[in-house]
Amino acid sequence: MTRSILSLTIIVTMICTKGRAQEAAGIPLDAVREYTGIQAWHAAGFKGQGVRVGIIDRGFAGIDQLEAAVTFPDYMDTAAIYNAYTNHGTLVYRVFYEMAPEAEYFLFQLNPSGKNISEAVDWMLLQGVDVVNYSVTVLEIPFNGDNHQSREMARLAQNDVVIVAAAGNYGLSFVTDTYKDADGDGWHEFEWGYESMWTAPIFTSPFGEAHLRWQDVYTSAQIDLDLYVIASDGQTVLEASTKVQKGGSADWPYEDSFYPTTAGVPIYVAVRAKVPGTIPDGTVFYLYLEDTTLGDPTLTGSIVAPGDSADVLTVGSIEANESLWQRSSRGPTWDGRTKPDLVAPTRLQLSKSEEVVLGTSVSSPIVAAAAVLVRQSHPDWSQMEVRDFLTRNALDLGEPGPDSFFGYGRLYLPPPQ
Ligand SMILES: [Ca+2]
Ligand SMILES: [Ca+2]
Ligand SMILES: [Ca+2]
Repeated sequence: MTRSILSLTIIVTMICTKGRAQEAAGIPLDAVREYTGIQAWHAAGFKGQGVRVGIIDRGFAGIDQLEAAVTFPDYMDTAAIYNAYTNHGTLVYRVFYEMAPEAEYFLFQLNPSGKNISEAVDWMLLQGVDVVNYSVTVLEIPFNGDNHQSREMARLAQNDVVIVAAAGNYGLSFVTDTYKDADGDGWHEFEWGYESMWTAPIFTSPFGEAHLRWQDVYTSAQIDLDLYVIASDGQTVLEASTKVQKGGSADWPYEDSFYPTTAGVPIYVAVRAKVPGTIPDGTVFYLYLEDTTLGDPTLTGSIVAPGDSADVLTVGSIEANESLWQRSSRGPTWDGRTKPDLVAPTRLQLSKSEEVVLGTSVSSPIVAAAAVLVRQSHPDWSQMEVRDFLTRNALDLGEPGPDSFFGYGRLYLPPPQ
């Protein structure tokens, strides 16, 4: 197994491609335009002309095949962009373009470590973008709106940029718990005393990802927990992440594990103290898995950065029947704020012959495009006024009023005036 990306702390909010077109129940993009009210704005002539759009993403592989009129930073190697390891950003762009075809697009491909968000923000500000879409989720705790990502988002907002971000896909693959070890063997006991938790990968992919974070000083952690991924036999360790945390300046309170997966074949995740008996009482940890369903997920609190930022419109996903897409991350944030802000469709059919794309990553650009059309029609409105317009006109779903599943409700643009 390749370990070249083991150091990533940044996680694409996966766009999953699923099923063949003829058997998949995807929503065509013209139906999305009708459903969200965007079509009426197009008919009235609002298609994004004169509005500058930024898309920050992990990879734009294949975007050269689209003959898209997009701008990348001069200093980026276009060959590296066209051959990036993921086409995630390209899919985001395609959805965005269908909703705002006449906007100007400025694209920034994050480097593989994902740590150059500051550089991305600098460049977006230099280009004078009006709206940014950021369909990438980052597991840099704490998710209380006060972290590196949120500070970068604040720089955009202070420069009057509307920022729209994916909520994340952790709705069924997140668990938080307080460490406990009644039998003293170091292995954490989940509910009912089980020392591991079952999880089933949804897709076959070269590797799955499990991420463990815990409450500790972010840059000099002293609590040493480790993360284990165990095969379906309950014995064989597939992957263990066992970094040492002992208060050093590079000791961060996290472990990340990458392991081979097969769709539907269950595995187990487990949390262990490096040294039994050394974990302080009340130590809270958080487990995030990519593209799996956990046996006993925590069904709230799975919004991660930058979706926890007060400066962004955070977008979750709904199904065609307006139920929450189950894997859409739910609020509230760690500090108790309601998130997401809005929901929009996922399970999109990009064209008749293509597979369906799924995830909060493709719901986000629908909302971002709506912000573009509003900015075009009301160039005098601040980013906050644009955001207020979108949330005020959202159609409430779930329990009455804003809630931690649907936010203010589903995106809907009333006809332009
Ligand atoms: Ca134990
Ligand atoms: Ca450790
Ligand atoms: Ca509601």
